[in-house]
Amino acid sequence: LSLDAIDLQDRCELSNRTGMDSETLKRAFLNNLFYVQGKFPALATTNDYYMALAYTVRDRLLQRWINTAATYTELGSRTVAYFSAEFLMGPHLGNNLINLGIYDQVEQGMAELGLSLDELQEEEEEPGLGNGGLGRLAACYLDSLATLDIPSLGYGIRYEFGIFDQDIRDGWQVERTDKWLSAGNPWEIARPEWSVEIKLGGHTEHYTDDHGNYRSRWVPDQVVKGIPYDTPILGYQTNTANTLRLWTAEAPESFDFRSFNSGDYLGAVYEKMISENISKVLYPNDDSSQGKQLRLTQQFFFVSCSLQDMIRILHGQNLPLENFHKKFAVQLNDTHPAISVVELMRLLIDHHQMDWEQAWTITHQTFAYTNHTLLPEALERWPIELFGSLLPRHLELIYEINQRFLDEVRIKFPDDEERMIRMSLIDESGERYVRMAHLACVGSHAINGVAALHTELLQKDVLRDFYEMYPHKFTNKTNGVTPRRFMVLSNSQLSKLITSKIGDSWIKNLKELQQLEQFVDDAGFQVEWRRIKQHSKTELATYIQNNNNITVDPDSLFDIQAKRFHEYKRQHLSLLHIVTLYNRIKANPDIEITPRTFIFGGKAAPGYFMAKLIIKLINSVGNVVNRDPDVRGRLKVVFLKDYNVKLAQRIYPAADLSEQISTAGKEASGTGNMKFALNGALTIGTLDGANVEIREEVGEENFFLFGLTTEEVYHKRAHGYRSRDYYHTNAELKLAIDRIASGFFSQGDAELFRPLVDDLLNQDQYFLFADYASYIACQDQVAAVYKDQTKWTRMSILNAARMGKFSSDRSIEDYCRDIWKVEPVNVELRQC
Ligand code: F58
Repeated sequence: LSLDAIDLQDRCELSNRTGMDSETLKRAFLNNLFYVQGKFPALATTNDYYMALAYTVRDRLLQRWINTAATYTELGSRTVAYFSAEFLMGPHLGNNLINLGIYDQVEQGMAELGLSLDELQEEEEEPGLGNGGLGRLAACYLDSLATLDIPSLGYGIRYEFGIFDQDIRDGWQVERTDKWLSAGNPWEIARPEWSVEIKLGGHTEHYTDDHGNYRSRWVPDQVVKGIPYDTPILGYQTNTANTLRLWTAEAPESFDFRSFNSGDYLGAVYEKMISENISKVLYPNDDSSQGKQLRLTQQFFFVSCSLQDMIRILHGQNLPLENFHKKFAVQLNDTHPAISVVELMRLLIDHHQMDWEQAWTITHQTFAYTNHTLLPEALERWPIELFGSLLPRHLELIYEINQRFLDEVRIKFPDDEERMIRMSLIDESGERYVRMAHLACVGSHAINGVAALHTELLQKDVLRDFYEMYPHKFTNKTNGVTPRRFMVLSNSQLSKLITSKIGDSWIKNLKELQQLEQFVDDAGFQVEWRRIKQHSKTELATYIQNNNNITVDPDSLFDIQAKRFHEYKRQHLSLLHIVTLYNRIKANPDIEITPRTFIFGGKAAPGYFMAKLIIKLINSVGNVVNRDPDVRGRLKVVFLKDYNVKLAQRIYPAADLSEQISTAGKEASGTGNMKFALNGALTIGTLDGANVEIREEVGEENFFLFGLTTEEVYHKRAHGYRSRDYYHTNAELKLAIDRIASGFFSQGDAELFRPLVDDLLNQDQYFLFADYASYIACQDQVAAVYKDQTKWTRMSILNAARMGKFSSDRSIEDYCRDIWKVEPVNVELRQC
């Protein structure tokens, strides 16, 4: 088809689909309402308006998207493929408006039509295709990759149901399925023409090929189809729009009913249902591995789809398969996609007849592995039986990879049988398992942790043998967050204040925030800074009033912990602080106390009893404290239900104090800590994860540090930690625990919180009691500083000003330079 017949300019203008001025946008919006939603305004719902606006924005994206794809194809650009089982994108509309640079025009245009852009944004169901930090990191990285003009693809799974919606009933978490697709998704385009087939189960057969080589072939007993759905990922103020490609599982046509001549209609429908289960639901576990067959199937499904898709792209650009690792750099977001090491080997050897050595060179030059956890229960391993029944050919290949790998180990460390046993890809200490982290380490040319301390601990502890074997593979890549979503979009007032002082280039170069330091003692600037924080707190207070029916005072210190619920993150340490303050008031109602609002948000894994009990305890303590007349409103405890990206965007701007209080050595990095500080919150935290680096950047005088160090924790554990000793020697701790144990917060029911209390008294795996005194002393200091608002504001400004390092742009630049070896590609707009 020749498009030249139509003048380029005409095509752009006729369609009204590219113009960015307010009038054109309004016209396009009304057009879409009519032609896409099929409504005229009198009958249109808020969702119709949202959809019409989303399509208006999508048209502007499409122009950039198509030109980006055309440019990469023509240039055959080296491309990053980010493999992740999770992408926690958050709502697209606002972010796309920011990145297109038309937020204000659209807001004004909508207002002229009598519509509120805020309300339309609220209408969007966010794609919650992730659990927490790991999935959100993937989303920040896609934003930065596009903003930095790096050719890239995100590959993952299009779960029909994302992370569950959280309800609170009688103080307990209740899960509801997340039907995010029910109103349609205007941001994606299905590409059925690029579907691929995936094999599962069955057995292998051995044969000798025409050249006399001994070969293996996989005879599966199930085939499913993967259908790609593409979402454009636009960078900030650039033409680059990369692709997030998520796979949906379907039954292949060959399972068509007609081919079932036996007339087994129900059987055929059953097969179809089983196939579609693969992409049905996101596993809602944060930091623990479950070992379920469906989970391994999901992992293999998206990895195989993606690798086949990449081979298709390579062939489409007339590049030979031998160049796979030159065309693509694949990042494995934790071990969830680690099976790709074996799948690429299989595709190269079995499908493309490559010899082992060449296939292995290509494979390990292709992959790099990011580790996100030190928790032993989160390290993935698959029982051999389960693995072999689903992926029989892959198990054979793993044995072969392992044999060759152990030969290398033997050469480097002769006569060290123990080391071989520790490093083997197969755990043979009891029931046999495939160790996915070992596979990822062996099959990758680079291995990284996500914060300096985390990488150090990987090298010293969790992956020590691999560090000794391959020291050159290890690097640190400290996490980062995107300032577009977590400042410009979610805190527009603060962003505009900053821009009025130092210009707007900080948005793409976050280090420039440092220039704010010159205004740190400027009284006028301080007043503005405080006014904006106060404004955000007032807005959150309104949200709390509407959703929780609790009145909170925007002048009180907003002390916030928002993250997944896990014992190592120690939400219950903050609870012990709340109960302690409450006890002080009960002992002396006239005690001088800094008014505080404690705000919690976060989901617990549905099967994680202790985490759910902690949520219940927060709500129970809140019910007592919030109503006790002696408290006189000086303490409030709020649990915000259904913490997600949307809610996070309301929370960060409103925080005075950010709680980052995990047991040292447990939180790989944390990224919420960065978003809070960027928005001017001060941190109370341990020397864990990225806290260490945040404190280094902002200065120790601007950070509230408490608690044991990682080494002290190790030492205590090694020498028999007894939490009960702390209970007996610290009167305030004893009183707090006794109050909870007595049933004071549970209407006299002394059984309800017993599992929690008993665990703390007898185990206390996460050292709450050991850190309690230091935490309380530190919180007392926080309260004292908050009374001096000038000092607090100064610290707040310095925190934000010194957060430049924690932009995901910096992280991505580090990956590009040290691991991916990939360069930016400039995209020009040529076609409409
Ligand atoms: C998180 N991991 C780390 N895992 O806990 C956090 O410290 C870090 O900042 C973040 O990654 C980004 O590097 C995490 O979120 C998961 O959610 C997995 C989901 C799948 C099952 C195992 C846990």
